[in-house]
Amino acid sequence: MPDNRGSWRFIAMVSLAIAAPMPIGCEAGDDLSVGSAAAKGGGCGNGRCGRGESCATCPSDCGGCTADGGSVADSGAPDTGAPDTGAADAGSADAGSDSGPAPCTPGSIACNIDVRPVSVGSLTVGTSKIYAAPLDTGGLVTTWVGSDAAIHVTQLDATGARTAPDFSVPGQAVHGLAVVPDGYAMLIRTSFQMSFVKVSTSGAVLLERVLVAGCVGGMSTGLGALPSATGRLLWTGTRYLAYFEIVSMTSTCGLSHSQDIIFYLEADASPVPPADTWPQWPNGCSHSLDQEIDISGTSVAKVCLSDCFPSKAILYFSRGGSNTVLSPEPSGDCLGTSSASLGSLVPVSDGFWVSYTSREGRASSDVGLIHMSLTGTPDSQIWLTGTASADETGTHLARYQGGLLAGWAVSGVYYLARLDSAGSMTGAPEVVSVQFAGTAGAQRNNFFNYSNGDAGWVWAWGSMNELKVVRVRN
Ligand SMILES: [Ca+2]
Repeated sequence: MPDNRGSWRFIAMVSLAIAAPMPIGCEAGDDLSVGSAAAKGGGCGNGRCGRGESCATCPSDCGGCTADGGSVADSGAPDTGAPDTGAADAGSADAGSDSGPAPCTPGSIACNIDVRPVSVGSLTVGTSKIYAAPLDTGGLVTTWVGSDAAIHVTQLDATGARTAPDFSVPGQAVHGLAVVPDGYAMLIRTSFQMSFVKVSTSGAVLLERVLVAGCVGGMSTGLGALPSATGRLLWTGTRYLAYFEIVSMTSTCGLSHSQDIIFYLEADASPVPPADTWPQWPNGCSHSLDQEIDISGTSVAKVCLSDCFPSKAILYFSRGGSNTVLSPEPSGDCLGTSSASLGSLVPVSDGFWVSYTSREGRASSDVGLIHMSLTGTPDSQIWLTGTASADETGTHLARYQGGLLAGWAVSGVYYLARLDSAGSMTGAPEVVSVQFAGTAGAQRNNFFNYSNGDAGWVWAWGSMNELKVVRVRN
């Protein structure tokens, strides 16, 4: 049934507050970087314990890194140069001693983190629209919007090196990304139009289909795409499911009301027959503040956050459209705002995990977690934080070491925590020097699992002139 109780809304794409650059170690001179070992200092020959090296192969830096050099801090030994003896304002860089290594605590998550910088040339990276997905090769594909306002597609191998030149696809933003056997499928928004586009690994357009067209030539087509960064595209192995926020439009191209929509597409981008509903609308949340979709076996789960209809909650939707409240969120105001935020939807063999932040029944915003069955029956809520004075935001989740890796942020400080297979935290959360999408709302960039089981994500911080590809080794 249509919901017309709320007004239309517009999600502003708020720039993420970026903290100061963090030192990234175990990068220069490791054996897996692009280029010859000699060109980059020669692995252990540079005196630093790089990735893939150990105390046994790099005794000169034994203790500077863990076995495989994974610390994100400076993994090497202190500089051996003399302290700077120049005049105070001589202007040249200090070639003398630094503060020495900041080795990770053995066994910590930080010891398993690798960060690979990926140059974007003279551009800067807009982080609100980064999507990334793992490849069977061990690497990943990521889509991002640069300071040139173009959508860029970057393909990387397991070491973070490009496997092909970047290419661009027409449009303003990506709202979903899926890897398919012969390329990449994306949801591409241009103005109020949302299109399904499939490209080859070299950027040739293989399939294209307009899903909603918004306003064309001064006349409304009925449904348009909202320029928020939410939306997901799932490839089930046989079909696509495109799930994103829309706005219904008046005949004169005015905005009427927002909610979400799901399209079922065959492999050739043709509509799935009406018996399977094309499109299924109204589908889920209204207003739909965020959407997630994923698959476990043959079970597809759709989760969204609503401020109003069918209830103020984080909800699971079955294929037929019935819903289950996972977390009541009465802070929703039916005007496009909720104090809750949806985190991740992670498939596991017996169902799905959903993470989120919420203030309901809490002294402040905390990180919540729910396991649900393959058909959306939720278990009890689990709270990962209980900090009265801190508002946790931007939570993410991935499979990790037989359990889960959870991340969140508090005022620009980033945390990672290990969870067991029951969702219980094992050990204290760690403050890490890597960053991810740490605020609620439009700039949600999911954690994912690489093909070898490592967790990771793509983000940018600091000078914003490079992508940072993060891998947390399993
Ligand atoms: Ca809190």
